[in-house]
Amino acid sequence: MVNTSIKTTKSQEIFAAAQNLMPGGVSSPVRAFKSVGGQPIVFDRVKGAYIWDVDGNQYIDYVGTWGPAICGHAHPEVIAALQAALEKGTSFGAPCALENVLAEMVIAAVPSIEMVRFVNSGTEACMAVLRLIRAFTKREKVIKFEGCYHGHADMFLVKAGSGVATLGLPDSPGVPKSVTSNTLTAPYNDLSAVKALFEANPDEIAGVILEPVVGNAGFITPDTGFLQGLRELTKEHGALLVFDEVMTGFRIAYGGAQEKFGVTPDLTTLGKIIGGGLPVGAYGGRQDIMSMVAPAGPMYQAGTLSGNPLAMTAGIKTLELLQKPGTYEYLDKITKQLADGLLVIAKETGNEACGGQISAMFGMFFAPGPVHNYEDAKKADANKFGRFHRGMLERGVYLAPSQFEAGFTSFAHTEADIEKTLQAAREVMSSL
Ligand code: KE4
Repeated sequence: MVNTSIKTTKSQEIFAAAQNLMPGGVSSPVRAFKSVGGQPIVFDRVKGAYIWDVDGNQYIDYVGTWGPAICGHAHPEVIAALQAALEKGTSFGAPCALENVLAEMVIAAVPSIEMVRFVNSGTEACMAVLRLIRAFTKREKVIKFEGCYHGHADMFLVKAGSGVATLGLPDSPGVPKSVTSNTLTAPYNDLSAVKALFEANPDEIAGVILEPVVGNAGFITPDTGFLQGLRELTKEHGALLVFDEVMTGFRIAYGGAQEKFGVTPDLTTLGKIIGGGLPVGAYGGRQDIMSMVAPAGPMYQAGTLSGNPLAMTAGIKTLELLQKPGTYEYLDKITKQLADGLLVIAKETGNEACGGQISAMFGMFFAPGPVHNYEDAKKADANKFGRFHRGMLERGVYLAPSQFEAGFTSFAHTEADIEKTLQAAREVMSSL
């Protein structure tokens, strides 16, 4: 099915050609629109809260390149800083002062981080932090939660979220059982299941890793006491607590979900926003743990482009912009207007829906709800979500192309953009 009411000739041509060049015509699976149907639009340029596709159609963007564009796409101050940095080269492969600057900002912002290592993606950060917790505890098992996504490293592709959930991939082929046998899973928000895993695997569990607010099974918030309960259980059993804040870091609050909920893990992974749109990931935490990382310690992890001056520059400028007073209050206000508005419209148009928002992250399921975990999320009407997604796209609103993703706002979004989005939602939901 192709967009009926907007011209997408060039998108179709380019995407058709891409099919013969790259698997599925994309560089990352979720972009292929498999779960929402139809063909993806091909982007030409982005600015602020908007996208223009190669056919000249404009959209209000609620994906924000999956999170990094919290200041709006191509923010003039980020672009200017990058232009200046470019004059000095693109990559050094050697220490540079910019790494110190971004490291100091991250350490100052994130409660759990006393020392940090930069990498090039969230996947790398999560891979490295898993190796680190195993090295530090000398244990091999790890607990993750169904529907949570921590990048595509082998040991995490067990009941993962995001594109794995979107495509209904079981544990991906190519992942050896020997690798996933040490990955234990529990339903999100289920402390008793975690307690049972610890009791069944005494002194074997290196740590627990989770999205403190889930964005990869759709938007799912932690039940009251869940995060604190995990903090206590991990301490009790000599295991480490890892918050994967690749998505929530600097989005839920400047100090991430750990600041918002007042629960401090032992280690944190970051990505997306700290790169300001360039490839960056990071992991960090207690100094006694991080000092195990080579060359300070024996745990090996490396990367050609880690800490490169362009990515550091974009991250530094982005965090500087986020420090402006009132930023998070504004993000919370407009995102609440959007999320609440969508639920009111769903109710008024006879569509069962649930969802909500925290700061600049939101989500909605076509389900009566509440959605506490991945099993609940899978009960949502994904086909209806696909029709909703297509209808919104045809009205100039670009939502994440999967029920198993979250939505993101930026401080470039205006109240007029929110109103226009809600108007489109009313039209579409009236015809679902
Ligand atoms: P990357 O390797 O994609 O930079 O980060 C992996 C990752 C780790 N942890 C969390 C909580 C994440 O959300 C992600 C990546 N998020 C997806 C969107 N749900 C990236 C989009 C994509 O895969 O194309």
